[in-house]
Formats: sequence, C-alpha cells, structure tokens
Amino acid sequence: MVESQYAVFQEKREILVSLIQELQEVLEPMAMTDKRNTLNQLESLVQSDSFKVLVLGEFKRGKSTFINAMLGDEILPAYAKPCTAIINEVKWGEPRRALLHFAQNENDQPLQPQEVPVEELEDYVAIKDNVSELHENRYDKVELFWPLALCQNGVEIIDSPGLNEHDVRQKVTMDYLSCVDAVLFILSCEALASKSELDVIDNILKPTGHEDIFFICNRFNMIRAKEREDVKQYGLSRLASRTKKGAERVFFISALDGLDGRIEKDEERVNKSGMIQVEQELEKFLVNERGRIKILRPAREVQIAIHAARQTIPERQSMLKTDLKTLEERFEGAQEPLRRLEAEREQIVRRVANFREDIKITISSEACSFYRSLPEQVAGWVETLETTNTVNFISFESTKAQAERLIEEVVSALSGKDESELLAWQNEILQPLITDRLSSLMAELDEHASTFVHKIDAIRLQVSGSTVSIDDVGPRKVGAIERILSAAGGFFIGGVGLAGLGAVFGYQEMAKSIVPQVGLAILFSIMLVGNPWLLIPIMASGGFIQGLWSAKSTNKKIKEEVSKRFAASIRDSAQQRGNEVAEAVVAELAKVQDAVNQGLSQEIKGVRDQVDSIRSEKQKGQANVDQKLQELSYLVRKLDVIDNELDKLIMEVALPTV
Ligand SMILES: Nc1nc2c(ncn2[C@@H]2O[C@H](COP(=O)(O)OP(=O)(O)OP(=O)(O)O)[C@@H](O)[C@H]2O)c(=O)[nH]1
Ligand SMILES: [Mg+2]
Repeated sequence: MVESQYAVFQEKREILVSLIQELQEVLEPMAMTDKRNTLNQLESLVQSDSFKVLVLGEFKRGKSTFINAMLGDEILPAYAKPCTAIINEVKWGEPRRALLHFAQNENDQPLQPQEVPVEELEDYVAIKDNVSELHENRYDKVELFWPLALCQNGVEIIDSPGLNEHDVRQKVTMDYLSCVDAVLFILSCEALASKSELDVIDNILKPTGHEDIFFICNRFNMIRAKEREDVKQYGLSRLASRTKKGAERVFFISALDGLDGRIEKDEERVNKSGMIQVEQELEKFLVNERGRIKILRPAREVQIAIHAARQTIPERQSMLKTDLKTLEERFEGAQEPLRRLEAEREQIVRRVANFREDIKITISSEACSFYRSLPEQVAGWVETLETTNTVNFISFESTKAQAERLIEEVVSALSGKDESELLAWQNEILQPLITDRLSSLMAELDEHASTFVHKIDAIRLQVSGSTVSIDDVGPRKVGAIERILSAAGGFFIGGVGLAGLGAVFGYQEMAKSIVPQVGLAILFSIMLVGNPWLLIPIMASGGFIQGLWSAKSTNKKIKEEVSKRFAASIRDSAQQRGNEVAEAVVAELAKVQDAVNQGLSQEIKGVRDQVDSIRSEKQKGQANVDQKLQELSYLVRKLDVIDNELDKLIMEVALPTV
C-alpha cells in the first residue's frame, strides 16, 4: 500500500517526540537548563521535519505535469510554452490556500507574504507573455497548502522553473539543495541527457551531496514503440552511472498519462504510465534512507542527553547529602582548576580559529591562481562557439538590437563555461583539500576534548563527593567530542539535510557532512560575485556597440571583442573571487568553532549551575532535601524506561527493511 510506509514512519516519529518530551520532564528538576534547551530545539526540529522532494529539470520537460500526476490533480499550471515562473512549494494544509512570498532586496524592508486566492494562482506562478518576465524577480516563491494525501504523509514537493535560467540555478542552489531529501531530475525522452543537463548533475547536484538522484525520463509515450528499447538503453548508458543505485533510479514514464489516467480514473492508463514505480521507489527511499536518518540522528542526541542525566543524578544525590559548608569549600577549591579549564577552552577555540585562518590563506591562494589561469582559455572557448544570433547590416532590425542579442548569447555561453570550469576545480581540488584538513582538525579536537572532559569530570566528582564515575553510569559510550558538540546541539552543525547514514553515530562522518555544505556556500559565492551577466548591460550601452557599428564589425570581431572583455573581467575579479571562495569556506567552519566553544563553556558552566541549584534546595530546609533525594531515585527509574523505549525504537528503525 502506498500510504503504509509513510504512516509507519510518522508513528515512529511521534514516539521519538514523546520520548524527547518525557526526557525534558526528567531534566527539569535537575537544573540541566542547557540540555533542556537543546532538547527543545531538537523536538521542534523533529516535529516540523518533512520529506522535501525537489523536482528539477530544464524547460518543458514536464516537471509540473509530473507533480500534478503525483498529486492526482491539475494543481500546478503546465502548458506547452515555458510556464512555471517561480518556485512552488506544495505542502499539506486544509483548506486550500496559497501564500505568495516576495523577493527581498538587501536594503528593503522585509515584505510580508501575501495570501492569494487559489483561483488566481496562475496569474502569479505562470509565465504569461515572454520569458524575460522571469528576470523581474518580483516574487520569491509560492507556498501552496492543499489537502492532499501525499502531503498529509509529510511529503512536501517543490516545483521549479526550467534550470536553463541562471537565476533559477542560483535560487535552487541557495535555498534548496542543502535541505531537500530527494532530488527528482526530469528529462525528456525526446532529447535525453543533453550536455547542459549532465553539467548540472555532475557539477552542481553531486558535489552538493546528492548522490542518489532519481532520473525521470518523461514523455516516453512520444517515442515510437519500435524505438523505445533504444531510447531506454541510451538513457541508461548516460544516467545510470550518475546515481548511486544505478539503473534502479532511471525511470521511463509518461507523466501526462499518469495525470490524465488519475483524473479519468483509468487505472490501466496509470499503470502503463510508469508513475507507480517512481512513487513506490520514492517512498521506499524517503522512509528507509532519509527517514532513518531523521530518526536515528536525533535519537543519538537523546541518548547523549540521557547519558548526561545519568552522570548528573549520583552527583546531585551526593551533594544533597553533603552539608552546605563542605560543599562550599569544595566548590571554592574547584575554582582554580575551573579557571585553568577556562584557559584551556580558550586555547582549543583559538586552535579552531587558527585553523580557519590557515585554510583561508591556502584556499584563497589556490582559488586566485585558478581564476588567473582562466582568462587565457577564454579565446579558445569562443573559437569553438557556434552562435545562433548574427548581426546583419542590411536587416530591418536595428544593428544595436542584433548586436545585443549576439553579445548576450556569447556572454551566456562563456559564463556557462566559466562556471563549469570552476565547479570542476571545486570538486577535484577544493573539496578533497577541505575534507582532508577537516579530518585532521577533528582528530586533533577529539584529543583536546578527551583531556578536557576527563578533567571536568574529575572536578565534578571532587565537588560532589560522588564515587560514581562516568564509566559506571550506563553501558553506553559517548565520545568526548560528541558530548561537546552535542551540548551545542551537535547535529545541527552539519544539518540533517545532507547527512548520510554514516553521520548517525560517527562524529568524523558528522563533521564530513559539512563538506557538501561548504560546497554549496562556494557555489553561491561564485554565482554572486563577479557576475559576468553584468557585462551585458555595460557592453550594450555606451560606446561599445557604437564603435562596432561604425567599424561595420563582423560577427567574428564582435565575438572576439566580447571574449576579450570577458577575459578581462575574470582577470580583474580573480583576487576578489578567490577571496570570496575562501570566505565562504571559513564562514561555514565558523559553525564548528561556535559549537566547540559553546559546548566547552556549557561543561564549565554546568558545575556552577549544579552547585547553585543544590544550594537553593538546601536553603529550603531538610524536608525539601529528603523529598529531592526521593525524586532522584524515581528519576533514575524513569530514565531507564525512556532509555529502553528509545533502544526499541532505534532497533526497529536501524534494522534493514526489505
Ligand atoms: N506527450 C506528453 N506530453 C507531456 C508529458 N508530460 C508533460 N507533457 C506536456 O509537456 C508540456 C510541458 O509540461 P510542463 O509540465 O509544463 O513542463 P515543465 O517542465 O513544468 O515546464 P516549465 O515549467 O515551463 O519549465 C505540457 O503541455 C504537458 O502537457 C508526457 O509525458 N507526454
Ligand atoms: Mg513547470
């Protein structure tokens, strides 16, 4: 059954949420405020999380039709001419409504999203007269809330305009690639796997961590029956190697048959369309692969919190049994070691900061030298460039308009080349460099964290007078760095969005999930800085065209001139672009630094928090102390129950399903 797997997942998610809530109640009387805040964040994250499915592809491949077919209704406009103008997010909601979000300029006041009547939706989301409207960029996206079964199962579908547009690529990259669970790439069987499509897959999707792409070869019904097998073989040969599960992830379908079949309740037509196989595989993938991470990763955070509570309980018990004067003396005695740990914290954080500085210098110099090597290649690119626009002096159209179009075409081709060279460099040189450095940083941090945690635990035992050491509090092992990062909401660092299953239990893997994130950051820095599109208005206005016109330049000359300018613009911005790439990496690594800092600070602060809380309990009198002691033994039993339930959940989710 289509719904059942999603429903099973939702049930498990609810169990996880209720376990988090129960644990929060346990921590409440134990003065573990920081941990509770982390769990709070975790709870809302788990609760609000949905399966996000991004549908991508070039113009007119049938993206909107495919989504409509999945939803079983004509919800998104889909026509033969370029149609989808902005990103549409389809999610669950009752009653139907549409919320329009406006594009934001940096200096403008933020505009509130606006409700639009669903009947008028098309006025906003469809391209009306011509493609250039896309560039107006007035709207950011539309959120559609619809009472659809698929969405009720926690699936959110994102439709996007054709990827051919630079702006679209930028927006999709920036806002979506880091958080979507699945990417469905729609192609047309009539023009399968073009160079530009493969470029997007190889240079944007894969480097940003999307290795399990679904390739949907649509419009299969347009292929003559006797050619179908050949088309399939051709599609498989180009696409299977580009996705982790190979041929299993390459589908040949007719979305239109799927949609019409569903509307007309023609089961046979739906079956023949190929839609059902895609939906079943997608469901399996979302629930098993993504859903597993969505449960196991937070579950690990809960385990770490339980472990922390188990460590705190005997300390509190011992402190409650100690007289106040002795406690104050011990705490006084801990001040010096705590100060030393404070200095150690600063040192560790400084180490990460230095690491960032070092890597910034390396990357910036690598990136600059890469950019400096580009301009000399531009002439070669333009030589092999076939243009469709030409300038013809006896045409009725103004020479200026003709020249503008030619310029735009050349710039567009060159910037595509520029972008793909850069992305290739990023994949081959930059990412391995970052991964390598990051691994050694993590190994180093692990060592520092171990010493730090060892010392803080010794202080805690000394202050509390407890004899129950961390090794006695439970069967589970929590690594030092894991404990530190977890204090700052560890798993938020990489974000569960791009994390692989390996990230569930290994901090090294978790740290690596930051690498695709870094890749994304670099990608937008590229798209935003030294934007070659700015060359078009500069060349189209002013003396440039005038000069060409009076010299009656040939097309070849125009191309040469454009390529010269293009090369010069890369040369001029090489330093800035290089720095920008380095900045993007460093900004991403700042998250690691902040998390380490926050984690270490919380460990130190925790000692004071506990003493303060015990002091105030004691001031309320012996009866209160006795009651608190009783409560603590009850909390131990409650922790056992939560821990067992959690183990059960983890076992169920972790076991491979068929
Ligand atoms: N024959 C046939 N036509 C299809 C199929 N899927 C989509 N179409 C048609 O192709 C045209 C384009 O479909 P859309 O769904 O608008 O394509 P799109 O990728 O969303 O287009 P843009 O949003 O403009 O990029 C429409 O006229 C659809 O009816 C299919 O499987 N077979
Ligand atoms: Mg569309």
